[in-house]
Amino acid sequence: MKKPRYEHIRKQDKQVYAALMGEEKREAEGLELIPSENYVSQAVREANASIFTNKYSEGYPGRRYYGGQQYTDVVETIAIERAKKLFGAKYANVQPLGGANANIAMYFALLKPGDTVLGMDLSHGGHLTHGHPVTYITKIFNFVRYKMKDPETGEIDYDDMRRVARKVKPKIVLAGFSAYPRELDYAKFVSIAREVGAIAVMDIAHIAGLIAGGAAKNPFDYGFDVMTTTTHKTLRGPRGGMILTRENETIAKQIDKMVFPGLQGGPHMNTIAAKAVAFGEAMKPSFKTYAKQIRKNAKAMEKVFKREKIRLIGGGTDNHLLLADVYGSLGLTGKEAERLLDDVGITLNKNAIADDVRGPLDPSGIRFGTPAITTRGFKEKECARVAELMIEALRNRSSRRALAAVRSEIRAMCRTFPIPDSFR
Ligand code: DSN
Repeated sequence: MKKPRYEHIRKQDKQVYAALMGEEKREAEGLELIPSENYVSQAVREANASIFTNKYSEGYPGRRYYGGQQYTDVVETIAIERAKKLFGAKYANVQPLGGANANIAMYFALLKPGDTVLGMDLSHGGHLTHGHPVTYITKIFNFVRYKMKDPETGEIDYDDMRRVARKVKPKIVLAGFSAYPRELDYAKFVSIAREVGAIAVMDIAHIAGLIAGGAAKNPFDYGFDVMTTTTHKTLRGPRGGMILTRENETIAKQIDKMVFPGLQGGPHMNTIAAKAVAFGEAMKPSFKTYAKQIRKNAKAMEKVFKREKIRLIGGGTDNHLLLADVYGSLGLTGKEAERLLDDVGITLNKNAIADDVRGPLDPSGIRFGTPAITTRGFKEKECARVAELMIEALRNRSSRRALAAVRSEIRAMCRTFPIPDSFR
């Protein structure tokens, strides 16, 4: 039986209902390849839409500013304990509202104004909040950036990083990325941080699910002190953030104080309940299978792109995402590719590539990945076919017939692999 969905909104608010229905259809009938997106379970959605949204809970379990916290304390404690177990952390703060908020809280907790952070350059795979000049935090802290040595292999220039670290004496050595397809050499990051007396922090937002599922190395095993993350990407939870501390109690206390009352007010307890549910799902053996499949699927896509001689930044992938130079290989811009693929039912995003010759609003690359289609049940065979269809559409962009054929095959795949309500 089809579940009644949004029935109160339908009766009460036609405009919002229409938008919701549009989004339901868009997600059902298209393939989601944006590597930072995923489909959550119905259980996570129930928690996220739950009655906990009614409650103010400033403070932390057992030390709140308002009464009536019997049940908020329960869910926040469950979320914290599960997060600690999943990532091997001694402390977890599950209140950050998103990844940017988590990073900002981490900086303010660990730095004084004017202190230096060594982070990855945005165009080499880093994230806006890792020190891009358009962000306000760069007016408060000094960000120095490191890059890849060679975009064809993706290897970070660790020698240069060490040289720069010795010179600028960062207080934080920051690893992590939003568009980098390779695995980092965590031991090198930690050794550079230790040498200059910096705290080693990794923003694991993109690969949190791979780490939790044992499909990627855990930076804590290499001595990282702190990890920040979102909970909605590969980790397959609700939209939100989190900060984990491996073992240093002083750092953990500074972080707690900075998240609340330093920067945030009442935590979104409905989202924290949904995080608890998602972390419970990530502890199941099936999540390990899911995490491994994400990587296998990305490799299957890599194989096709390489076979078709399309340049991949970093030379391929070790994680869930790929970055293709469509401008260099196929003669169309990232923006054109994004729009064209959207039209045939594949959503991904345009992305700058290392040392891009084009501007950020219409860069040379596209970024895509496998977390969401793996949730849908795709295996290597289907992922290879999606890669072929992408290339077919991009190459035959002026043939309406070819594009219609791709669109119809994508639609059929979506029907065969509907978005699941729960995960076995
Ligand atoms: N917007 C996220 C991503 O797509 O990677 C990072 O913030």
